Amino acid sequence: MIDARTALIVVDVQNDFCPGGKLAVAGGDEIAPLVNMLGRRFATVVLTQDWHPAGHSSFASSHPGHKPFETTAMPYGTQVLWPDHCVQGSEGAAFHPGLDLTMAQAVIRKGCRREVDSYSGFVEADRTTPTGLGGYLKERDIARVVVVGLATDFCVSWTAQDAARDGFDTLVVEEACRAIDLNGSLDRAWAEMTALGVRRTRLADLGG
Ligand code: VGL
Ligand code: ZN
Repeated sequence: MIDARTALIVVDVQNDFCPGGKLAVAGGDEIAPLVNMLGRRFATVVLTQDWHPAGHSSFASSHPGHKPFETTAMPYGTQVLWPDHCVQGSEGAAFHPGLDLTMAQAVIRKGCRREVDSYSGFVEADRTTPTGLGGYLKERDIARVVVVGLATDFCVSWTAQDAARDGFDTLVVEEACRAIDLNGSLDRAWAEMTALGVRRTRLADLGG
């Protein structure tokens, strides 16, 4: 299953998505040891990093009259408005100190443009601007990706869905993810991932 053509994609294991952070995901820090252990079994490890400029358009603070977790219409569709998080260069945007993947070959930063969000590590929310991750993996002859990280129902889900659309055999390891779960978003995310052929996997299914 995990062979030379399989990459691990570690999504947004950053301080702001862990307890104490600006957009804390319950138990977000708990996945670090699992992700570290998994990472050692892959020849190719890629990290994604949510990396917003101050005043990013996904921040509720950029929309007077709006509060975090409300939605607003953006040119590219409905956008959930978040607390300010993962501001470029901030401590909150740094990888969680429990993450020990110094062997990772690439870090894909996303959400870098003020006016467009990017949950996906592959394509921004305008659904047209690629980050380059798909090309990177294809040039390295990767055929399968295993996706883990935060949050299951947003950046993990969008990343996994785009990987599947891009033709990668795509697995998401349940125990190595944690969710925000906003208004049923977790159930919806699994349904959408499954519909695209993403495989919902347990660590035990990946063998030893
Ligand atoms: C994420 C909301 C906003 C995530 C990133 O990593 O799932 N969620 N930005
Ligand atoms: Zn973000």
